[in-house]
Amino acid sequence: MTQRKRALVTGITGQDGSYLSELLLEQGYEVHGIIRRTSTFNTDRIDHIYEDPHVEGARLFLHYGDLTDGTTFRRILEEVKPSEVYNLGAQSHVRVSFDAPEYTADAVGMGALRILEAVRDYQQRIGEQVRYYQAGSSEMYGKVQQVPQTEETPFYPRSPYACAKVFAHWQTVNYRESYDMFACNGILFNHESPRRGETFVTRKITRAVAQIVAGRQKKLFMGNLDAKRDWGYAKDYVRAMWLMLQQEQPDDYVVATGETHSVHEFLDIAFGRVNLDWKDYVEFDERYLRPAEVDLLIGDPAKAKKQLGWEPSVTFEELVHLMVDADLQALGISTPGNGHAKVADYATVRQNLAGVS
Ligand code: NDP
Ligand code: GDR
Repeated sequence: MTQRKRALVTGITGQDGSYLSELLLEQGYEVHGIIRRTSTFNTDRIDHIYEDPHVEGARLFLHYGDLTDGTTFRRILEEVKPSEVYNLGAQSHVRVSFDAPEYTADAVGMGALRILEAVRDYQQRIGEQVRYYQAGSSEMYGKVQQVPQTEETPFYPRSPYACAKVFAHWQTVNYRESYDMFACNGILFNHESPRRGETFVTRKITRAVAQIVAGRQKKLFMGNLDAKRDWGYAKDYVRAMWLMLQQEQPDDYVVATGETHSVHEFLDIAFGRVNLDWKDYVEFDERYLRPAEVDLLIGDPAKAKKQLGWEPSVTFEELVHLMVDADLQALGISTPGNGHAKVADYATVRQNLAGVS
């Protein structure tokens, strides 16, 4: 009988951690995730796949830990004995990293190093390979050097977050080359979904659209609308992470759609979904600007397509629509997407809103 594969995932409660866990469970894995102790529940995104560990056959297990605490990670590693480790945990908000640079560098940069060290010691001692995935970011490219960005494009990080990710990237390469570890860097461009954190620009917009339609919000305050990003669908991107660890050789891969769009364009499509004009709602607030901005990201996923056989399955417009629709549905509002409502229905909601403004 072949042994069930076992994965250990940091950041399991995040957007990607939840989709990756679903994928791994579908693939028959036993999945162990590291969660932080918080005073309120933080497992919303994985509650639907969580099973009581006392019940026979449960395949998802959670352990308390923190990327800033290497001892605990080592203990969990010993206990779980995974064949794959996915390091997705991070203080992942770029703007916030300017407010909390030390903590961000500790969790994102040193956190990765702690895991690499632990994995190196562990596999040396037990004599079995543990495959490692590092959640790298297109933010590492920062100031535009070359477009589209490939695995060979030099990094020029523009935030404490991005600097820490560059550190983690090179540590991963270094561990691969120094200790013959199976360690991969995914250089993932922005990827979004209805599970995206509410303070990232896409979800902030789609949530606001739903709140405005519901008459609960009148204005949306935002920062730089000219920034351009290569936005894909998170569910597609976690598949690429898994594929990287199934290859014969470890390597680094750009995962992107190959298209770029501005925040303006995202606003156009999101508000257009409900027949509204974003210019009537969006206002500028400098608090959402960053001390240094990343103006243009566009990735070239040729290597991932060729070597991993990976393809994005959702277009930019489909992504915006699915996110708006999910936020509308969460408020109990029918969506153009599910066929119940016509876009014209929103005229009534807008009239209501006009009445209260
Ligand atoms: P999220 O912000 O949604 O999730 C981050 C996860 O990390 C959460 O589970 C969070 O826990 C956990 N976490 C935060 N700090 C710590 C810590 N000190 N110790 C342990 N866990 C911690 O991020 P995404 O799912 O969007 O991204 C996953 C990874 O991919 C991150 O490393 C991110 O930087 C990177 N990335 C993301 C991209 C994207 O577009 N989404 C693109 C490129 C890279 P809690 O729920 O308790 O806060
Ligand atoms: P990013 O994502 O910084 O690319 O990092 P975010 O959605 O925060 O910003 C994208 C762009 O939108 C502009 N912007 C705003 N951003 C936010 N959050 N809020 C606003 O009100 C607003 N107005 C304009 C930003 O200036 C920026 O140019 C994300 C994170 O998931 C990282 O962890 C990941 O590594 C990268 O994507 C790839």
